[in-house]
Amino acid sequence: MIKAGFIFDLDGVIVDTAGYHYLAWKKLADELGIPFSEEDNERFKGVSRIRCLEILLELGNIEVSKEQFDLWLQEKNEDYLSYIAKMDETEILPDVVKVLDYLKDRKISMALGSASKNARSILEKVKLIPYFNTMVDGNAVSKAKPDPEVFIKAAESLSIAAKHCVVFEDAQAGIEAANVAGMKSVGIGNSDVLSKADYNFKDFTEIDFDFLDDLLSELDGKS
Ligand code: B16
Ligand code: MG
Repeated sequence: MIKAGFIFDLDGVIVDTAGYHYLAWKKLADELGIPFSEEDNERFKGVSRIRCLEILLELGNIEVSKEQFDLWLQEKNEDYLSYIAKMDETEILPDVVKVLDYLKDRKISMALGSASKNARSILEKVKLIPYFNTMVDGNAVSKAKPDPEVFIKAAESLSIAAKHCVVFEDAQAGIEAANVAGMKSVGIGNSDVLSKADYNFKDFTEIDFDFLDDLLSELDGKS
């Protein structure tokens, strides 16, 4: 059996839910009179929901009670849920299924490692649950990326040592987390932003089976 664990981030890697997060944050920002652009939303990628609201309130120079903070968190999430309720398989990013099928055929252990507390319901919507041996999401961790907790828990749950694992990530904080965990990292997206990744691809259409075979031998060969 090949000793390798593949860990995938969700938003920006498997599906592009960043657009829905943006719409929900933008609605709240408008209500609060805080200017919020798609550029500002870049800072929210891979970041926990709580931290996102903290950043938004910093942008608006607004201080609030814990009760109000929690109400806004809830409001944003309810809006976000109304968008993801309509998701289906067509929203899986190009060639992701090609890669997952290739790994599944080789019986490679796969995990989800996402900051989202909605990760399970999104994977259900897009019908990808059967590919994953384990799912570690925002409900299972107390420290957000770049802390490596999410990926360390995923590797533990797969019973595969960190050095045999690789992480696919679209956020800088996620690449840092993978590197700190002692795992290989694959950056999906802008290679200038993700320059600390071991490998970079614009998206999964650039990932071929030769690359996956080489990666599998490299991970398996680690003593
Ligand atoms: P939720 P990932 C992250 O997903 C998103 O990139 C980030 O924008 C979001 O704030 C975070 O999930 C929490 O999401 O509000 O659904 O718990 O990239 O780690 O899969
Ligand atoms: Mg992401």
